[in-house]
Amino acid sequence: MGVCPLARTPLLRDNFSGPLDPGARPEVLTCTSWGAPIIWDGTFDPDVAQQEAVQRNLTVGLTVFAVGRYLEKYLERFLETAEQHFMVGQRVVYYVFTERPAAVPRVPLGPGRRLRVERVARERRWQDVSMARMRALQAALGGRLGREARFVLCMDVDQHFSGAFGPEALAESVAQLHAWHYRWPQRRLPFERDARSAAALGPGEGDFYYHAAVFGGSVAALRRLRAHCARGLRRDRARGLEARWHDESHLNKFFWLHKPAKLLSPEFCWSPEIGRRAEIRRPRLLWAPKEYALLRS
Ligand code: U5P
Repeated sequence: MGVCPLARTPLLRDNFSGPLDPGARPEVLTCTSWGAPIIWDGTFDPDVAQQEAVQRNLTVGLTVFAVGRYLEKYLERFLETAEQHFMVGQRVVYYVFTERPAAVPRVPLGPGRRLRVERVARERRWQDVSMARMRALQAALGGRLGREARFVLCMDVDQHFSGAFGPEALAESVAQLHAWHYRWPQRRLPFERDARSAAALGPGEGDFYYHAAVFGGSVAALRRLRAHCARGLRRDRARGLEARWHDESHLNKFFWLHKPAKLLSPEFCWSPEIGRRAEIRRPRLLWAPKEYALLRS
């Protein structure tokens, strides 16, 4: 797998990875069938990525939801570790969505880094919190976030940064390979298969299973993604349906129809519960163990 054609096309003009070296990781897939690079540790030069981003004078947005108990439990560590590892040396604007702005911890921020808090309504069911993210994101992208950031990454809060997460993760549209599923055969991937759902993929459809804990792209690309998911969610709801993995199912449908320009390897969002794997060299984000019984009660 020596070349990755998309890395040289206009779609990846905004690549920020420097010259990619897919051959540096012969044991893993470093390029998709449509030519998008899959970013693994060792395939990019973090210093070049950093320089490119600085030259372009980028502002990167990072959105995160912290509603209900997720705020006290996860937000502080998420932000503190983001200050250590996320886009260090770049201009960053955090957007925290919560129903309790006054409870957002005051994490000291480095130069050129800001935090904005957006109030959202508290949904009754956890499934609705997760889906309401798409609605709030649309409002922010159409407003101040959309004006001040060139690229935006959208993340779950129940995780923390454990390694450098820099501009190599940026592109027109970015999808995260799901840590639990990247080795699974295509037919077993947990896509929505109920043909009545707007998120449904037919037999044989689906490239990879993407994790909604990390996705991103340009403001325009994210607005398209958001509009697609919101339409699907509305359509399903009108029919009394809820896709298997909620907004993640709709996200997967979107990325099947509109291929992402860049994929992040599971190193970018790893679950320690999986245990050690030789190809996971340096995890950059680590999920917290899921404590649904406690958090969703
Ligand atoms: N979330 C909340 N509060 C909730 C449920 C979800 O803030 O009650 C947000 C968090 O950012 C969480 C993400 O990381 O949605 C995905 O939720 P989960 O399905 O992984 O719990």
